[in-house]
Amino acid sequence: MFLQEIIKTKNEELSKLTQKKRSLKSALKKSELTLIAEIKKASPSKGLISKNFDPEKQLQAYSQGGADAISILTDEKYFNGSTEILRQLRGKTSLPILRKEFIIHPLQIYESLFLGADIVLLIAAILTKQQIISFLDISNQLGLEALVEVHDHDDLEKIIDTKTEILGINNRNLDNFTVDITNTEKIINELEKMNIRNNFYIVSESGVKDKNDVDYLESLGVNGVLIGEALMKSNKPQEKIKELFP
Ligand code: IGP
Repeated sequence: MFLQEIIKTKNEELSKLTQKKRSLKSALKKSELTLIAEIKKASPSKGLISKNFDPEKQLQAYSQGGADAISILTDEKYFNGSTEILRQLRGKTSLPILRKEFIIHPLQIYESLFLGADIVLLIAAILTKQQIISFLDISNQLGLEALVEVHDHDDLEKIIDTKTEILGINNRNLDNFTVDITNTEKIINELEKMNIRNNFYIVSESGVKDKNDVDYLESLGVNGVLIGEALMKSNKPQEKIKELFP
């Protein structure tokens, strides 16, 4: 009897954990360009980006500026991030949260769920096609959305015929840190050639600095952009967002 009651409670607790998360896909569905604003203290290419790093203030500015989702770097060694930041900010916003991490093992997906993330990042360049397929399945089972990131043709090959729905096109080469925002156009052209452009919501990531960049990406028909540095460096991130997305 008593054990049965405990099990009932456990089932309720578990279903709460995997119940519907805040959705990035819903934001991307809308006709306006979606902004994913990133909380990033430092990076291997730029060193320290934010001098007065205050994640809570940054979150507030992003929400007030009208960001649609928040990306949080949790890697400690290379990006000076932490899982604590995600845990701390989780309850302070109703926006979907993307956990920015180098995921190479299923445990990290479960960990993301417990940290309170809504979306995980899957970087094609560091995964095999088999891993992408299996990690997408795990994420789905847990009710997490996945942003699958590609940078070049080889990455693209890996995500074809997988259940990828949200496709991130990284304008930065993570191996040598060169940035070229026309990479988004290049990859979109490839998708069009393969006749699979419409299978995905597309997010352009990295190197977006000004209104010109945003306009250019919008003209390519992307559904969203992910911006870190330009917002982290700004003294008034809220106004910077208004300037980029008037
Ligand atoms: C943000 P930027 O240039 O606006 O700061 O870029 C984001 O795209 C970048 O942080 C990023 C990233 C990643 C970081 C894209 N993919 C993978 C770590 C891991």
